[in-house]
Amino acid sequence: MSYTTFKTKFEDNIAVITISRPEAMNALNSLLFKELNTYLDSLSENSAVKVLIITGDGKAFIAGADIAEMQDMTKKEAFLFSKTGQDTFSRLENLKIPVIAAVNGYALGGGCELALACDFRISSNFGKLGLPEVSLGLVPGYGGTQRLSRLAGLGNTLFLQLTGQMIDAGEALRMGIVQKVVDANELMNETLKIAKKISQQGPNAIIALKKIVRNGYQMDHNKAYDAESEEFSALFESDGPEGMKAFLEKRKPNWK
Ligand code: CO8
Repeated sequence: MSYTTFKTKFEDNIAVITISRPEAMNALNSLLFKELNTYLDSLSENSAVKVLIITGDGKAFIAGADIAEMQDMTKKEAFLFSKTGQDTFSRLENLKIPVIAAVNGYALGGGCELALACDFRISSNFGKLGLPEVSLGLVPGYGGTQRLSRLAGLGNTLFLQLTGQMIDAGEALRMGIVQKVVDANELMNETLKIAKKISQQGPNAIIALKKIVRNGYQMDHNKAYDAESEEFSALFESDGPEGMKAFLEKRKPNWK
């Protein structure tokens, strides 16, 4: 199936979405959310996909929500638009497989919020991140007020969101918002290399790992430790035996 707001690719168990609305710096509009949800439906039925990468076409990753679409919204419509974005980004965050943002350029407002909903972010040296909503008389509305503080702390969150200041990839790395910065020409190669490394690990272990880290973050410590033991022990009936046997036999595991 083809989409009008992004391109898709699937190779070596890795799916790539390239957001592509060049007329609006890849801004997020209602159609894009609709198409993205359709794509996520198809992804959850495809067990061959082990990692999802999201990137943008041209000089923007995503320059935010579509301001032209938002400007005439009523309060009720704006509430629904915010909820649609929140629900879509929560779906991304809760996908069983890891999701990586490959930040190729401007990741602003809702675009930065989408990147924050991914499991981690690799940025090109041209990456520029920011939450400039206050300059439009708005606040982030796709979960960014909450996700950023969990990732980068309250001080960095309030500094970035109160000033609306854009930061470069190096500064985002220092704040812990992106995990790696690479040369622009190498962004997709590097991100694919990382995705491939993940896709070669025990598939059930990867799913369990994401689940326990993400869910455990919201739990009381002792409950999270119990959940960790559950996930750990369950792997002794899936990937664990083959992984450990392969190590001892000095060969690559043959995951089922
Ligand atoms: N929405 C719609 N159109 C956009 C957007 C956007 N977010 N960003 C850029 N465009 C359009 C421009 O209007 C321009 O269109 P045209 O060619 O027709 O004039 C085209 O893209 C190219 O943009 P520029 O000429 O501005 O390109 P520059 O290279 O000079 O600048 C920037 C690039 C810095 C990215 C600049 O375009 C910019 O600042 N964009 C807006 C960034 C922004 O404010 N983002 C936050 C939006 S608000 C938001 O995301 C809220 C999320 C929560 C919503 C909750 C629901 C209610």
